[in-house]
Amino acid sequence: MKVAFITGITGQDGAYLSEFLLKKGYIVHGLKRRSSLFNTDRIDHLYQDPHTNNRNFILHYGDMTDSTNLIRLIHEIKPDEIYNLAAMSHVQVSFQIPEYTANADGIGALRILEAVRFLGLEHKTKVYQASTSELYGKVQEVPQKETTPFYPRSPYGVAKLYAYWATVNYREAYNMFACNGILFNHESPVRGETFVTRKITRATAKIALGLQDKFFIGNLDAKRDWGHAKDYVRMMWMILQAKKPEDWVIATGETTSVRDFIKMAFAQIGVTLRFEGTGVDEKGFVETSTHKDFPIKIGQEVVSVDANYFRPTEVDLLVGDATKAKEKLGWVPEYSLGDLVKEMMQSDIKLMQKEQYLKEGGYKTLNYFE
Ligand code: NDP
Ligand code: GDR
Repeated sequence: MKVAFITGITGQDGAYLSEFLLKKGYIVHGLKRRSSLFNTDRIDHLYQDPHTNNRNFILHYGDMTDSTNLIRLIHEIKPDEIYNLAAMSHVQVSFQIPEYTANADGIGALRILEAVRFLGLEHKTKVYQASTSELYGKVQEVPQKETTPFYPRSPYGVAKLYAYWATVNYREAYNMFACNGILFNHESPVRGETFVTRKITRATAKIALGLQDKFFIGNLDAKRDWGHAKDYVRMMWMILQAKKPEDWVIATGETTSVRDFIKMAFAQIGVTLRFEGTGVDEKGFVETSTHKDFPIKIGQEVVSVDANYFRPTEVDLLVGDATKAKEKLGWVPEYSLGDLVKEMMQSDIKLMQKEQYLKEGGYKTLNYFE
């Protein structure tokens, strides 16, 4: 049985990758942070009681900023494959905590590579580094591919640039099987609530159910190449099964603006939006609705731009060319953007229906204490 070690196992990709590797028969070890509230929502369905024998899903406390912890865990686990997914992954937040981001996302990747080398596992353990289309930043070439020059535009992008080159350097210096997956944006129903797609689908679902009138958004003109996380974690694994270690772009090849993503989300609930104004004055209004119970009137404002969500430096346009991965690894994505938006909307409507049920119906208390 192959053994994998996933950092960032509690995140969106960590959860999908765990499911994928368990189905392939792997023993999966994961790194999770200690937090004052439970942080394992996305992987609770995979949890195995520590009192049971022969577990194949095992969690360990740790942190990307703690070298001794990472060295000890890698020494104990001796993984065949490490997927380094842990990161402070929010671009806008990285402007607020740049030093921490550099430590966790940049030096964190180095800590993993150096632990593998230091422990003499460099010819046993393969390393996948979660690199990102944010490396491309300011547009140098369209579409972006493996040879496109990097120009990161945020502390997050700069930290990930360090991690990218550390991975290449360890491959070249120590002959390690270390690879970068340069993944473009990928989303899912368990995407973090503050990334733009999930923020939109959650807010749209709330509006559809009358739990909220409108929401605020940042740059509507930004364009992203959005895929489904399920398709992308499969590629992480394929990258480590390739004949030789290389770096790979994973993307759909299609780009969509934030404004159009909002329109697609509202279309799922039978509502057409009309956008008026430009820049920070732009607003989205309900133009038509096919739903008889839609709680908002035609003409009402449901989206409003708020300058606070703009970034000091923006990445305007991302669209990837994954020809290399398609031709050499045979990757074929299964989800279209339409499928993705539909799945996210269906999931958030369900989630918000629970909220609505509690709000409207209240809940019955069992009066143990009266
Ligand atoms: P998430 O933000 O959903 O998950 C990040 C994970 O990293 C969480 O498990 C988080 O733990 C953990 N983490 C954060 N900081 C630390 C730390 N200091 N020590 C240990 N663990 C830490 O990200 P995604 O799943 O979306 O992304 C996975 C990786 O891929 C990230 O590295 C991201 O930068 C990169 N990436 C993502 C893309 C995307 O579109 N999703 C595209 C390209 C790259 P906790 O749950 O406790 O917060
Ligand atoms: P991104 O994702 O920065 O591409 O990084 P995010 O969803 O945060 O932003 C995408 C684009 O939408 C614009 N935007 C807003 N973004 C957020 N979060 N909130 C808003 O209200 C809003 N309004 C407009 C942004 O300006 C941006 O242009 C994600 C992360 O998963 C990274 O970890 C990963 O490396 C990259 O994708 C690829």
